[in-house]
Amino acid sequence: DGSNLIDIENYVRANYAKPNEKLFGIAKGRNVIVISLESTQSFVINSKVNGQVITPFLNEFIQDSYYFDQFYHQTGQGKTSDSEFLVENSLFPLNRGAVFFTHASNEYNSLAEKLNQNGYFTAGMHANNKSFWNRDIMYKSLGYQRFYSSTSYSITDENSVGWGMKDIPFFEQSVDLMKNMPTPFYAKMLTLTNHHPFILNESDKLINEYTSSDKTVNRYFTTVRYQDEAIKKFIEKLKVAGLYDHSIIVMYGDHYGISENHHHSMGEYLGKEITPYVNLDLQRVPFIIHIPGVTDNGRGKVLSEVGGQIDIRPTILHLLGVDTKKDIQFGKDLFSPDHLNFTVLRDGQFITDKYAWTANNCYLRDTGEVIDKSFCRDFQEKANMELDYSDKIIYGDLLRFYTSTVSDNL
Ligand code: GP9
Ligand code: MN
Repeated sequence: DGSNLIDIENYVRANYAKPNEKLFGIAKGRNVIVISLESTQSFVINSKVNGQVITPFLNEFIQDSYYFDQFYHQTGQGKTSDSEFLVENSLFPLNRGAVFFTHASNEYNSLAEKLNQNGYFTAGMHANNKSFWNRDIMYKSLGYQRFYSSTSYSITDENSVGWGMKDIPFFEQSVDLMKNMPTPFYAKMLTLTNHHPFILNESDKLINEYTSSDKTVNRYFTTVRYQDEAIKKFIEKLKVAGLYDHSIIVMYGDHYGISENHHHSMGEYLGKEITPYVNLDLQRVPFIIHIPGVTDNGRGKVLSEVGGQIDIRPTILHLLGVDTKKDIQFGKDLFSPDHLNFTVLRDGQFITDKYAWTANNCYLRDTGEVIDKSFCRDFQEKANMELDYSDKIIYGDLLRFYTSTVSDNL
């Protein structure tokens, strides 16, 4: 009902982080290419396995990009679809089930819709069956004008493995589709090859598997390496197509690839025991913003703002010069001088620049020690409030009733 919405709006207003003046609009009018990196966790970045680099292209690319190394996935059982929900709406997914299935007919104010209102053509690109995760229905709700699913790609036995079309041909064919899109466009692309159980053809294995007793973990490194190669070729092809300079390229890991069932082997790889605290750290996923002519000009850098997928919507919109002060969103522009270093995972764990809450304990991040719970209490309350408000919006379909009370003159 309406009274809930007033409380929620007041909370969101009070937590609004105004854009960074230097960066607001720096990518105005450019195409927006957002790539969801399947099962890609941050621990593979700038790392090696058997002495071989796992992500050689991304390691180079992040030096010419804003790279956030304290960035977390916030997904639940809806996995990839939950990450898409977070990115589009800056709301949390649900704590059980997949909101893409359960609340596909709600009213949303998505990134796609907002960009469309600002003159963008909006498209989802994913070489899988369109109904997977109910995307065909949900993408319409989210305001995508076009969904390039498996039927838009030429998929053969030769260019497929595991779950379907391999990432290299997916990106190749996607550039050809992009050439025919009205501009500016927003294209949200989902990779697929680095998906459990991480199967590759021998000829696509560019590094050796890891050598633990856990074959899933062993293979993971090779599919991450393959995905890295696919992104490298994609960027090259964007340049050849003349699309690169007029675009902003954003990448994020959708969720973990290595679950808690594989802690033994992961501990062996990392050379330490996977405690709850280390496991929380393993929920970091890469977040990369590449702005040709800006960040590849010696202005890229590693940013240690604490953030999560919920922050992607306002961060991108502000770079494009699109205002968000009237929006109901729980994320913050990570470039904002006012943003709070605080990220909540879907299960209530949270991370700040000083503290972390996991397994019912408060940790001091500097030392990794358990400290008195009272240090975490205020943040715990805030975390639960945000999850609760976000849930209320979804369960009550509250955005139906929303008209902002923020004045245009503010
Ligand atoms: C399938 C892809 C993978 O289309 O999004 O889904 P996931 O299992 O990672 O949620
Ligand atoms: Mn996924």
